[in-house]
Amino acid sequence: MKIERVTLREISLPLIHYFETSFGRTDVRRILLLQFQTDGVSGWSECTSPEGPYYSHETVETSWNVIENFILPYLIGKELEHPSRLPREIEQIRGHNMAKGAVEAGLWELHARLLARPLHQLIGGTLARIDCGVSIGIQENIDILLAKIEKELSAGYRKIKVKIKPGWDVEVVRAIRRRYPEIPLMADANSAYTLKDVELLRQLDEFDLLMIEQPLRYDDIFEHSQLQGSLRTPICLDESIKSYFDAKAALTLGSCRVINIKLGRVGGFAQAKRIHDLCFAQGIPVWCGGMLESGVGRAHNIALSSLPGFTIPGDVSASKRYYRRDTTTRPVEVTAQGQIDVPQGPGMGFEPDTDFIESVTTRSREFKPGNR
Ligand code: OSB
Ligand code: MG
Repeated sequence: MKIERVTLREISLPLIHYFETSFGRTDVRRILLLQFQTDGVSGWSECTSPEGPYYSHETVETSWNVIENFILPYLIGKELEHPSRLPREIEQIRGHNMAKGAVEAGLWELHARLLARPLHQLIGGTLARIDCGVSIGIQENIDILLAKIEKELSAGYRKIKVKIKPGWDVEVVRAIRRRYPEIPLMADANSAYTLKDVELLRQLDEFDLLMIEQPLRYDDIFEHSQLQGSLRTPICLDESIKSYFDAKAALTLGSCRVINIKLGRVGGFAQAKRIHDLCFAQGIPVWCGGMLESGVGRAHNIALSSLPGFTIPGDVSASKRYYRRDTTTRPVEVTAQGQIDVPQGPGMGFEPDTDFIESVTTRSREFKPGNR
């Protein structure tokens, strides 16, 4: 396929409620969207970069820069045999996985649209519906958190993930377990602890958590292997796994027993699939994480989650938990059983709401051969 025209844009979408993690609070999402066009067909994708460099080094601004100045000028007008070629084409760009992942997902989407086939089929998805969980941010107090959990359980969600940080951890989990002794429950620390906290983290062992996500440094693999050796609770890595090689190192060292796969963090579908396949072969369960995506990114997460190794409910939930109006004409909805039916239409199976997207666009740039 030939990349004839690409539009890079930034939109601004207020969250219905702020989302707070150990690294900070988000009220309004700034989101980059890409539209690739060829032969009158469009493929849309979303960049998962957040506003500030607190999850990883990437931000909306760094991704705009890398996509605008380094990826698109190189790609525009190029003939690309298949989207799986892209990672090698841009491997000389170091890091910036979320920027690369956004472009890669857009090319997969365009490819699927040109063939008029569902994207999940093209990447090897097999599941007809996916299991959904929710990620619940840090709240003002435990009662508010318990009320939110109650609401999500009534909506049917199959896994509850709560964010923890020093001072909002053991007592919070204890209170949840007292109220809900049996629910599938996990905690995500977003790197808020160190090996000095091992005794505190061991206290979580008594609560039968499905896993504890990314307790230690955002780029660590080795110390997590030491921590996993002293915890009964499985560790799940998120931030630390940026590639197949990171996953291989983590599994070899015993740094985790579960991996959270995020499309952006690993640089797109091809790398996500490699990590999935490695884990699948070793019996390591994976699940799809989220980055507060709008509908476009959420739809790509659904396609990814249809791979057979995604056996744990992901942080893939309904649009209405985050946004009053979404970037897709049909919002992402979850059944009363806490599942999403993988859409069977072409591409991601959701259509971008172009009028709405236009109305919330704060800047955009168009790339065509000749105007690089
Ligand atoms: O660590 O999984 C995370 C949101 C922003 C940044 C990091 C994380 C998260 C979430 C939200 O947990 C998941 C979602 O999109 O629902
Ligand atoms: Mg996480």
